[in-house]
Amino acid sequence: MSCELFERLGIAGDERLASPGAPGTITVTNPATAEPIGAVRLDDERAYDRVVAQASESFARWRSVPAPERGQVVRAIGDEFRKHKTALGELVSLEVGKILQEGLGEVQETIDIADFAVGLSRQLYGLTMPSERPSHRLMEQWHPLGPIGVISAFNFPNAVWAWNAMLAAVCGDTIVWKPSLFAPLTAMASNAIADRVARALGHPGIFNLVIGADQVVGERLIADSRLPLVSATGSCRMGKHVGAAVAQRFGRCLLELGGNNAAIIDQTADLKLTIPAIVFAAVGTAGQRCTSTRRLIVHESIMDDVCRRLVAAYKTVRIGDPLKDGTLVGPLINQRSVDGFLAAIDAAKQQGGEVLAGGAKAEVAGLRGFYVQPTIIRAPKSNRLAIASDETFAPILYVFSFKTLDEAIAMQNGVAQGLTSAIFTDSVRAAEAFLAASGSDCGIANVNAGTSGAEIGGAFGGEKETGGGRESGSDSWKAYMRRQTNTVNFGTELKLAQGIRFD
Ligand code: UN1
Repeated sequence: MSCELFERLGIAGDERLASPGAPGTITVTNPATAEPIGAVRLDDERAYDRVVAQASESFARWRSVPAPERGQVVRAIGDEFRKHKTALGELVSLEVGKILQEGLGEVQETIDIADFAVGLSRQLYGLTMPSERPSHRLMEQWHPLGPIGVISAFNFPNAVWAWNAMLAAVCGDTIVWKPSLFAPLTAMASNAIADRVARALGHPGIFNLVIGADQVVGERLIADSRLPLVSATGSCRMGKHVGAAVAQRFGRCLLELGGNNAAIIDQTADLKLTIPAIVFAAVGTAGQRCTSTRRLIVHESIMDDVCRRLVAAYKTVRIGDPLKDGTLVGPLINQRSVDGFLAAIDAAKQQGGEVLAGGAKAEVAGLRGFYVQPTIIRAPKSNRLAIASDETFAPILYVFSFKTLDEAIAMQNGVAQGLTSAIFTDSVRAAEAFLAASGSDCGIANVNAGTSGAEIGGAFGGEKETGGGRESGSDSWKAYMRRQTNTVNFGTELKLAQGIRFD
């Protein structure tokens, strides 16, 4: 295992590290080589309870630290992530197989959200409203919420935690993080960096980690009324379960679930810009972003041209070792994902789809990892392909044609999920129609920019089966606080609202 990387990240002596195969541990596999890179001891129920007790205890102190001072702690954490950007980016690549550029981009996203959170620490504004009663003040305040649960997926093993953790920390909450069991090492390193900095500044127990099986730790976490908010990223199926369990105890949920994102290309689109945007969004992270473009909806007049250009571009995409310069597509996370990829292609073919590019496993010399070929499948003449309604977490792009923009928008909206969407056009009318109330029904709708790669400054999340949550920028911080409305009577008489007399 890359002990040197662990040294650099300060987790070489972490007591969770174990030898592969030891009882009570999970083996971490490098998806590029299918070889074990380490093992991590799993938490049981008792360890979970200890962690949540600690997060509750530290919350009782942390909530009374002035928010701008909390911001200073987060500022120092952001600086520490800057120092460790390269090492952590490498660990992300090693553990989940995304190319180094994207591993580094992910850590940059963490640095960006930390900066954002620092500014926010002086802007947790409440409103004051004119009171209908004389000598009364009506206002609201935002108070810290509590220790919050964060459940994250393998594909953004560092940044999605940071979206939650950096905001939650300035909001005065403590964090209990349950990372994906495919990426526990990145979680250990990320949490250790944040905890080390906070501890040195006199604030232990803000950032907490539980690594354990869903059935043991996950079930406990979602049912735990000590955690007033659970922010969960993962599949729609997982979200339905988490949402129901948290609602059962009147907890709050922030759900960031699957996407089945489409891009529309109309007849006025600038293809020089459009084609690379589609390729990045469809094959980047080997199609394993919740924001990946999975469906392309192309005006019939440019269909052949777009397909030809895309196929040519796909031929230039280098599949290989994610840590090697020049690689654009790394492996999928595991064999199950490869099987899911192959099953989706089989289904598409049976449904009349035509494979224009890829369509099979990929061989990379010297590496036994979980590689597949980025794939383009054109829908049959009927323009229907049932399999395209599923989110397959792999680089498969289904291509459909349209005649009118209304028809294209209806197709784009015609799936269960509603995360991201895009239109490529030079027509102001088409762009505005896409963004209008009757346009895209997604949480994110872009013009001449791909479906993936959102900046942290905007609120991130989606509608329908994507779960409705919003994380990251804008006013997403409100999810991590409780709103309190205050009426203050500074007069000498008791006045009742609604003009009620009660003499
Ligand atoms: C995810 O795939 O869960 O917009 C998050 C993007 C990234 C975040 C993706 N900034 O693609």
